[in-house]
Amino acid sequence: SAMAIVSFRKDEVNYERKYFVSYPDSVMVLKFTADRPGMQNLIFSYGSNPEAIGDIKTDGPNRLLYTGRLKNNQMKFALRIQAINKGGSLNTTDGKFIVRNADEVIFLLTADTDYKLNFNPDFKDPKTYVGPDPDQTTLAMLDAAAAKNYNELCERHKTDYTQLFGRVKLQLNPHAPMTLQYPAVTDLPTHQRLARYRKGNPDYRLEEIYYQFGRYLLIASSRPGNLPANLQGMWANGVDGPWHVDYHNNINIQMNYWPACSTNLNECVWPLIDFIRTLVKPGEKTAQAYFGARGWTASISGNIFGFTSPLTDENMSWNFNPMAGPWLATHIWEYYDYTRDKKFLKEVGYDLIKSSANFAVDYLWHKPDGTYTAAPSTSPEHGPVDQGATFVHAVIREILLNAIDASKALGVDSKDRKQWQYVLNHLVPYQIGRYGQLMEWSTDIDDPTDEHRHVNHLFGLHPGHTLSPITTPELTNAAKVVLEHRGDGATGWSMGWKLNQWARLQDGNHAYKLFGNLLKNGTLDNLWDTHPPFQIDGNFGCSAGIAEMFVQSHDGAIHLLPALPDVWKQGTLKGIRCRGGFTVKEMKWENREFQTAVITSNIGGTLRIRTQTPLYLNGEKLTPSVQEVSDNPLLQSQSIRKPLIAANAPVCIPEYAQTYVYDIETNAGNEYILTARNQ
Ligand code: FUC
Repeated sequence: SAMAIVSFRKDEVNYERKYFVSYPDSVMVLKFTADRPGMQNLIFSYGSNPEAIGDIKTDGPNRLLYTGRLKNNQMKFALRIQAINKGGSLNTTDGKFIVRNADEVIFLLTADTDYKLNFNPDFKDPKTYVGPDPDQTTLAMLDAAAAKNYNELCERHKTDYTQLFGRVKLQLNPHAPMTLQYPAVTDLPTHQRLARYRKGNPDYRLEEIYYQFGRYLLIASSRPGNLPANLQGMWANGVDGPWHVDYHNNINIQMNYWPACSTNLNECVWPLIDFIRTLVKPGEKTAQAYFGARGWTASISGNIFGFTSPLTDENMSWNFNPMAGPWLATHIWEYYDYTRDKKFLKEVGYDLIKSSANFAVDYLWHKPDGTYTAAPSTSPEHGPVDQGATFVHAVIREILLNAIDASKALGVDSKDRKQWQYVLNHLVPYQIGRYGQLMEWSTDIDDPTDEHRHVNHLFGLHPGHTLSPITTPELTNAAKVVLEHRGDGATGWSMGWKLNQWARLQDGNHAYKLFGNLLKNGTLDNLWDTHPPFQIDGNFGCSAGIAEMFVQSHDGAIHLLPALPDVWKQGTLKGIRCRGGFTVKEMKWENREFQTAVITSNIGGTLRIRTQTPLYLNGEKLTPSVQEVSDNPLLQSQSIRKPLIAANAPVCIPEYAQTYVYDIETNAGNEYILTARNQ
């Protein structure tokens, strides 16, 4: 219900306090009740903020207004609160509410700043990011909320929230004898359950909750028209905080959005898209000034005022990351790939992707031998400065592939497409080093004992899609060596990343190990991820990774149960979205084996399914398809081994699980029932 409820008993009276924040009504609602009349005796005040110059004053008979400016950037803010009491008295003096002997009190709280998203900032105008006066906007919001009664506000909030949250359901081992073994486990407070889990007691419900909590946090912190989730999501209780509560573009903001599309929260990506749009104009200046390049870029950290330039006062080997821009731009393609919303691609997405690909092309060094390499380049936050860091090439591969696919989808820019393809074909290839590892830099200097938290060079494995057990088995084995070297520990978000990467390696048990490590060693008692300190990206990374254990769709097929760990023997999952415009409406497995899935085709087209089990469609045995992933341009450019798929035979790649691949022609709006047996 996205509602916080506190209840307590004092002097024989049962008190209850309910809190929620409503997106449709832009209001926070607090309701204080008791099971006896006249028990609400409260003083409500709003402590002023030392980092602001502001004023709290009485605003009419039942309202307070706190308004002012932040000291550091002069941003204007306003906070308006209304108290509504039943019975007793309400006194509003000196910036305080004093409630005496009321039966019930409801507080409505609205807040806003004068910040304005600006996709086309005028660099000479100091007010370019200044919008409507929050004194006015909060007044309008509060008047509108106050015109509705509590039940109406509550219903509107619940409807809004549940239509997003309710799209996905996960049940793990629903019949496991948990309740018998631990009669009251689901009644325990979260921190006690976590303590039990840390000692090695299984708690599948807690695992489900952690997965869904990531979705809850995204719904709560990233809704259309607002700013994207920052390093603390939005739960920073001060003007400043760790890393200035900023947008870190080296992985953190990107990780915040990993679960968005797959866990059926496409709308939650819009704030990220808007944020990216604010970076483009300033990012064009940065691209031109620092690199003489077309297009736009960003750097290690960004803000909502278009900051895109590299940091200059620190050591370049960790802070130089002009690929932050292209990495962000891959999220635009990702959003399109899930939704297949052509209008969005045409009107908003394509230009962002195209200009980012052009930046990547211009940034590369066209060497005398005809190859393209990134010089200078770094593996973010992990030195040294190199002539061809693997991460940079991997991001460039991704954005070029995105630009090629996007231009094909719209039927535009065939000339540019040829250039992107040419550069892609001539990019310095991935290299395997002396330990069998995927090399992080252009020379074989990797240290197998280095457990650095950033696994940048595996970008192509995850979040990218140029490495996969199916399309590039040798390179993927080399990626596995890297993960083995890096170990299973590290900061919260790093474990979240490695969880996704192990899932992409189709190693469910290892992915589960990372999940366990994150819950045991990288999670605070309220289930927030900790770096330490609290940093929200790990929550999102982990929810995304869990989805990857059940369904993957990055390498040309929808792979059902690619990385199921031994412990999750039985389960059901509903509502996972896949690239290409499909939804796994529901899926069921038993004894670790796929049983059934219902797939909805949202826009029609070929549904390519991969499983470890031969499949029936609507009761008819399916024939495996002849060749997989024939249209991955990298297959030509990288001389990567093509998957071994013979007609009418299961795919079998020795290093990885045996899989079957089927192509099913679908119609928009139809459902396709796949079963492991002739049912
Ligand atoms: C990146 C990470 C750090 C931290 C910071 C906010 O720079 O390398 O570990 O998470 O972002």
